[in-house]
Amino acid sequence: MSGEIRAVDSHTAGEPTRIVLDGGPSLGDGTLAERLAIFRSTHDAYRRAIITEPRGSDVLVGGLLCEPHDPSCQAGVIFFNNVGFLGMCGHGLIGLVETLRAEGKIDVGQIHIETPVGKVAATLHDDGDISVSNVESYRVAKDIEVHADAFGTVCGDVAYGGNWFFLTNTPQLNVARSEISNLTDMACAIRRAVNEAGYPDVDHIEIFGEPEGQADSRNFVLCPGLEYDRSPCGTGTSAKLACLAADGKLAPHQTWIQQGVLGTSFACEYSWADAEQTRIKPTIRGRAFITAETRLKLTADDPFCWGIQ
Ligand code: PYC
Repeated sequence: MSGEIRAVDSHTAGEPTRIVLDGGPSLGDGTLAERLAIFRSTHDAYRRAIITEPRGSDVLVGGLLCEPHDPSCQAGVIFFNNVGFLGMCGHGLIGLVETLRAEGKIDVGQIHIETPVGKVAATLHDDGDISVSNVESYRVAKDIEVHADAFGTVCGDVAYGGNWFFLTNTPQLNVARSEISNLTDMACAIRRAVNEAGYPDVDHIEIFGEPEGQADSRNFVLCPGLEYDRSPCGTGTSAKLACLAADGKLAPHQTWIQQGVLGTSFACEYSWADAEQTRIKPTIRGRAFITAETRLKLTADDPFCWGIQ
């Protein structure tokens, strides 16, 4: 089979997104969760063709733009990466909204977008910023101790922000660019230990340290495919806000500036999602920049048509 996929590439605070506009797999017209199941079970080759080498790279996050099933949404999206699929993606959602703006499909104001894990609201602001009101986020475990091989005992929380995170501090390491290789090794060891400790769904590890300049915190986020998030991670920051809210360390509507390991930041806040104050609705504000408009060629006799595995 030969074909062509039209996509727009962007980056949000350094983290790249490739939004597929045309030529992606046909997934029917079910809910986004149902379409994700079909994508995963019968069209995974498209994910590899779009994301992995030779057309992509391990750090890239893809988003398939879909017609929404929910009539109150203007668009739907399924996010994926070098190893699988994501429930939600904060930086990717900001990249999607910037792509829709660049394609002339939306103007300043609010839209609603359906994802496999729920409906999110996104606002394109006058100044070019985009804020995402994410899915409900919450903490499920506090102060879990795990043994992370040579890195010793690590203590942290398990929380959901559209993906599953283990969140911890590292007194041993600086959260800084110069430490990315060590932070990656440590986060891999932590992830193995957290999964073995009974949290098999945790596939993102978030390590916190001291910020530089005007921010409240700096993070390093290990993604499922062993790449680190170049941005402060929208879903990871949502999980962080859920922990801060649960600990009474951040009040509703108080701004939290989350810096990523590269030094870029998101401005965030939350409101309570339920009367019992167990869940929050986080809002993440950032900016994306278009980097390329691309036509990916699928050529039948290309030995790497469906990616290098
Ligand atoms: O921004 O939510 C995010 C994200 C998840 C994985 C990479 N970025």
